[in-house]
Amino acid sequence: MRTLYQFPISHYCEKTRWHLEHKGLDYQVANLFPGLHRFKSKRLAGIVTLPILQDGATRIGDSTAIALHLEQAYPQQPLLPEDADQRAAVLELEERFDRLGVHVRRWLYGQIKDWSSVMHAMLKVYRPWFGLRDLLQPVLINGVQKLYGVTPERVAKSRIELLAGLDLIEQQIGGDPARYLVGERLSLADVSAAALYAPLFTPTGTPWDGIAGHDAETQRFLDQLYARPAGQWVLRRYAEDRPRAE
Ligand SMILES: N[C@@H](CCC(=O)N[C@@H](CS)C(=O)NCC(=O)O)C(=O)O
Repeated sequence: MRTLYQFPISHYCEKTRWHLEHKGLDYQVANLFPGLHRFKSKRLAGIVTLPILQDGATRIGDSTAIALHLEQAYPQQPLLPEDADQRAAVLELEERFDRLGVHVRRWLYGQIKDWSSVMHAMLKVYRPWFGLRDLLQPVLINGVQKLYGVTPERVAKSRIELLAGLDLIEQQIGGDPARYLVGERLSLADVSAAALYAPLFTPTGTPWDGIAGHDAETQRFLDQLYARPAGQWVLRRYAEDRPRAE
């Protein structure tokens, strides 16, 4: 049996869920409580972040390491091309989008003025524990801002970085949202880029669908991003290539 230790709204966890579902691999999720998760994640894999995957006797932390494990252990529906040059390009893009995921997250958290819908999406899967879950919310908001470096200067820098990532997508697809980042098929580069940018574009049915809390100026900026080929590309990858859990 496979267990994915995760947070539902984590875009890195989404990347792993997508990969598992693309390969048709069954798994159960264990939702760890943000903050307290570190006791368990350190014990499980010696790291402080999720996702962590328990796959039979193998336990792997970090979405990239998990992706490489899945490609090696399960050859069906490969996400790494056989061609050496294409494979190298996919692995390089995967790494770049992994780094960009940090900027997407920081910029988005930096836009939130009303945290209620973010907190709801983050915490709805956990039991209320006699009100403790909700009492912890201010601590969590503060923790998220500190942990992810949500300061005005760093948020401004992340905006530039995330825009550069959208340029990179558009460069790879030649401005055509129908195309893939490398070659003619879905690869790990596409799954990484689409999953890690998805919180900006909130595809239907994803954990970010319905999260709001930002102001009208941010919404105008997001509308511009939606209209770009890269925004359409993320939505298209979700519509066409993201298997839906039954
Ligand atoms: N490089 C890691 C990044 C994962 C990551 O940043 N996970 C976040 C959630 S989106 C996390 O676990 N944060 C909690 C913490 O750092 O305490 C990966 O690819 O798995």
